[in-house]
Amino acid sequence: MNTDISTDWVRALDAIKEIVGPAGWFTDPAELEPYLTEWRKILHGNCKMVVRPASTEETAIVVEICHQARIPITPQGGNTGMVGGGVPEDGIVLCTNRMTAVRELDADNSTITVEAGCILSDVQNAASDSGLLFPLSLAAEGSCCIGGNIATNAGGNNTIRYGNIREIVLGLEVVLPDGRVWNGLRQLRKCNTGYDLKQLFIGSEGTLGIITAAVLALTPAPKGRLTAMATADNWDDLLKLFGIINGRLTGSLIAFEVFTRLGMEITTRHIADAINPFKQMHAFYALIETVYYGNDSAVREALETGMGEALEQEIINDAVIAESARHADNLWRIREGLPEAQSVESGVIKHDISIPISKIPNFAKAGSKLAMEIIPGCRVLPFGHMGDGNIHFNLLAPENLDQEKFFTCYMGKVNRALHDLAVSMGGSFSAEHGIGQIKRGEMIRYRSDVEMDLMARIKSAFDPHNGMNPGKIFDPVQAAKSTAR
Ligand code: FAD
Ligand code: 2HG
Ligand code: ZN
Repeated sequence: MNTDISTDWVRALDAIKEIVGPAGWFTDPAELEPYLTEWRKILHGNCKMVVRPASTEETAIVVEICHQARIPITPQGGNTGMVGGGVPEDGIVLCTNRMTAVRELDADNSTITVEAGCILSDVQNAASDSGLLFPLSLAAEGSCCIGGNIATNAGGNNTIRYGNIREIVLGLEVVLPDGRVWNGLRQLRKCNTGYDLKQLFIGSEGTLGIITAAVLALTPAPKGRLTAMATADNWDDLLKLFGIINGRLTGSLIAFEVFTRLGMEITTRHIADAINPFKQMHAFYALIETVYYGNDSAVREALETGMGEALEQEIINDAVIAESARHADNLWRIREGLPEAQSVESGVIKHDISIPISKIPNFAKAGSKLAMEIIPGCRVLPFGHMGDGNIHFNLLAPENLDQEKFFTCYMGKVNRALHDLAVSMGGSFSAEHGIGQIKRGEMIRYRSDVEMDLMARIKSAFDPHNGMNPGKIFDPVQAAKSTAR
């Protein structure tokens, strides 16, 4: 046990140990370590204990004890978040990874009710075992949890067709910062009864309460998918290709992802089984996925005709349509390997830009120029979800530049310049990863006084003592001050 804590905290932590039992807590520094940092290991925090309750009831008691003793709580799911939202400052980490039950799958209602610690791929599999689809899909799906997905309003690869998780959540169960349980596990697609409270928790990054369970809407599982990759010379052509494919395949198109030559180079270099399907390297690549429910012929014909039209108009210069599930998986491996490949390759400064789709080429061109002016020799690595306007406009360190120097000299400056550019074009500095710790300054800069005032009031209505994930999204005191009249 740590000695640098008050007797109140010691008593409270002892009481928590009693509630959750030996399998539900640890304080050993070596065991704590993975919970104190995030997957890139750039941020590092502290906590006194990791607590892993096995149920909503245990969670509620733990939270109430923390509330009474004023012990801050940092919720954590799979700890795959990109912005340090799960990295604790102090107090306890409350990890949901023992709450993994599928409470109900109602196939006739097309809903699944799951506990927050369910791994995303387990939810996908449970749905598919019943002939249904849970459509959220992202590269971390084997380790992120549904509670974390909801808390970050995760987007991923299929937003273009199914929306962000916000569109899929029908009901929530939440332990509030004072330990009360809000049971909003409604399995309804229509329920207009005043303020839609669940929406406040979706995307709140653990600052308003702990999500313990959720009702999620499922959709009919498609019979199959068709996956293709096309190559292009520039951003304008990628936009034209998107127009053609989206026009011909609306309703069937579930992903339109893009990356550049550098992306192809680093994934094929660093990721096992990522194989370039083309003989030559190209400047740009689009990965396209469509689904079909009956016979594949109409969708195949539309895809082939769209690709043919784009080839004829010299919008694309080469294309492949996957001929097997294995071939399709390889195409996805190239795209989904990018987050890992970039980190193996070099230090990375990230940007999670949202921009109207029509403005992506102009943003990308101006952004590349800006980035290279600010960081001479940096390697621009834009990739991501072009079909929904979300580009991860990442920058790799110039060769021979020390990583530490790359971050300290350039990160703040280049983040600001690119965020200013995105906002000036009607975009946002955070599309799907959230704010966490690393974008708190940007919140104050880009959100209006009215928005910050409302957010500070919501936070204080739910969590007046600021015990739930303090230091994340915004500092309520600073937000209130900056908007005070
Ligand atoms: P954590 O990292 O554990 O937590 C994230 C935030 O949610 C924290 O603020 C935490 O306090 C809070 N939180 C966690 N659980 C709860 C809970 N039960 N109640 C309340 N608050 C909670 N994200 C995308 O949106 N799209 C992508 O395409 C995408 N691709 C990724 C690819 C890779 C390789 C990696 C590593 C990450 C990717 N991410 C992506 C980011 C990340 O996977 C998502 O943000 C995911 O939703 C986080 O889930 P988690 O369980 O890991 O949450
Ligand atoms: C993705 O789309 C993730 O692969 C990760 O959102 C993006 O690494 C990143 O910046
Ligand atoms: Zn993404």
